[in-house]
Amino acid sequence: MPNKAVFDCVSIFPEMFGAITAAGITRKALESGLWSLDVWNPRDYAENIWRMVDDRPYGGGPGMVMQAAPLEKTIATAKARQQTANVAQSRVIYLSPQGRPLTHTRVMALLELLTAGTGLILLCGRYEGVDERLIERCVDEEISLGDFVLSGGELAAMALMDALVRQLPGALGDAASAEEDSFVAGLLDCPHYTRPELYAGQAVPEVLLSGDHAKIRRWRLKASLARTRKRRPELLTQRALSAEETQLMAEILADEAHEQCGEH
Ligand code: 9WO
Repeated sequence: MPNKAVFDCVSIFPEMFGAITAAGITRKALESGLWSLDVWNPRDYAENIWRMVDDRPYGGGPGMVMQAAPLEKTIATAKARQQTANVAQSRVIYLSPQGRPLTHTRVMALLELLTAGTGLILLCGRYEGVDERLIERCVDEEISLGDFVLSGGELAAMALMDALVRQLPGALGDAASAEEDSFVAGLLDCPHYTRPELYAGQAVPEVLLSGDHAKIRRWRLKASLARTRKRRPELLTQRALSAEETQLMAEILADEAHEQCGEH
């Protein structure tokens, strides 16, 4: 049996993490002992009686900056805790819009580290950000979920943990699901349908009712290719097409040309 995945988060809003510990697949996996999470509040490591961990930015401007000292103490405590939890080494990740964009490939590489016994410490910033010297001294990797700004790193940290935990062996009811997911093949997922057969005048594509599993698999692959071409064409230039996919893509282009004739 592989190691338990060990996560520790550094956040001034520990109560937010109930979002992944109290519901769904991640809660089940936590209860099964597949992963653990401890959240450490930097306010508990502040030296002042007001438990302040932020101060005004040098150079002026709006907002506040998280101070290095309480964060470094908090990270050190989280690291020490991880060493007592069967963890060989810890990796500190800071979630910020300045980080390297997260991809499925990076999720799988981090999963490999986790299952090999590396503990992750996720640093969640608030305010305008954290003192750069703390990042230089303590952070191993900076990760972004995309080009947008949140109120803090907590939701990004939870998104990263969710993406990792659902990949842990035994986390999903259906073992095949994680592997068949969107992106696993480098393509967007195909459309999905469930009952009823007719909804608001719209029917389910007939092939899905046919029971012909080879035909259904081909239809889904074609739908994935068409959708990827339309919405994320850059994913296709980064990826080689199999012989079957090349043929389906030719069909897609022919269908499209046909539609442009106005024939349907
Ligand atoms: C706040 C702010 C206030 C006044 C003027 C400028 C300001 N910039 C910011 C800001 O960017 N705050 C960040 C909040 C600091 C780092 C933690 N926060 C965060 C992480 N927001 N968004 C993310 C994030 C993380 C991963 N992927 C996407 C977004």
